[in-house]
Amino acid sequence: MKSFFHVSDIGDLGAALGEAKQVKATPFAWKHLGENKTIMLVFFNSSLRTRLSSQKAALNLGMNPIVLNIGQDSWKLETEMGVVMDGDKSEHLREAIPVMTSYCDLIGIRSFAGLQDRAFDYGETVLRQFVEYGGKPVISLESATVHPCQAFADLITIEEYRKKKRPKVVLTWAPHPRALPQAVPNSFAEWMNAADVDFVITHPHGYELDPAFAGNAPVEYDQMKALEGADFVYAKNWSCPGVTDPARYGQILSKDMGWTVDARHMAVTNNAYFMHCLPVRRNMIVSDEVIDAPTSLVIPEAANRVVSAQVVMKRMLESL
Ligand code: SN0
Repeated sequence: MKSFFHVSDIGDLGAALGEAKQVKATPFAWKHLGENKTIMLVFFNSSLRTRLSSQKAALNLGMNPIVLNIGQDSWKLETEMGVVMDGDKSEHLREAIPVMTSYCDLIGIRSFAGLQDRAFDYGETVLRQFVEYGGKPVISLESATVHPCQAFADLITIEEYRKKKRPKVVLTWAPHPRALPQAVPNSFAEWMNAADVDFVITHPHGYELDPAFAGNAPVEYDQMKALEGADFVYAKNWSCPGVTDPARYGQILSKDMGWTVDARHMAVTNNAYFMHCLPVRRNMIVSDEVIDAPTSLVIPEAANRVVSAQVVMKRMLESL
């Protein structure tokens, strides 16, 4: 595997889930693969699970992880080409990338959407430069439009907890005080569309996800109707994707607290499991009683982040 952005990069999902099960059962069985190999984990933005689970996955495979926090430990980096660098950014990605990749065998990057310029974000302008100028396998650790390690961990979790062959999985928008990227819902939709599940998306008008990710998944604007009979409820906030109105890209269109997932919502489901990628704003996205219930999967989901990252790194090491 040369890069990990999309569900298509992992190939057959049944095989990937089988491999995830093996990795979870015997995490140290491939320790030889990473011997004398280095993975660089570069963070332009904050992280808790991604930084820890990626390091843990690398260590399980016998690799040496190096973590770099851009702007805190390093120079501030310019990401746009052709600009006069007379501001606070001391170094350009064009030099920083080949320098960083000369020190490692694999590289993972977290670089959130700026939510200012849709074309810049949806062109994956930052991560694409790592692919182009780095010459090493690249893992998106949440980039402008995707968070594939999260979506793969979510799929592993659904596979572990599903009580029927084809469960109903509902992705629901929920309110948040800040404008957040679309990477998590984009990847979740992309992976659910590829998985053997009955997938439904619900959100207020204007929050339509980019068709490249939403595909043909049905969108039900009535949240309660969408949740009826759900086996898994996946809550997430995202800002306006700018599909129907490009001028509103990255904006908050609604803070309707009626969308906060609470007991009233869960009551119409098929005793559904609750899922969220974390970090979560309690009593904005989800009520305390729902996230604290035994049907909440937020912790098992987070634990599976090690498994998804390890399968991806293992495959990359195998194809070096
Ligand atoms: C990020 C997002 O993409 O929504 C990362 C999720 C894995 N979430 C946030 O930035 C939340 C920040 C906040 O203030 O709640």
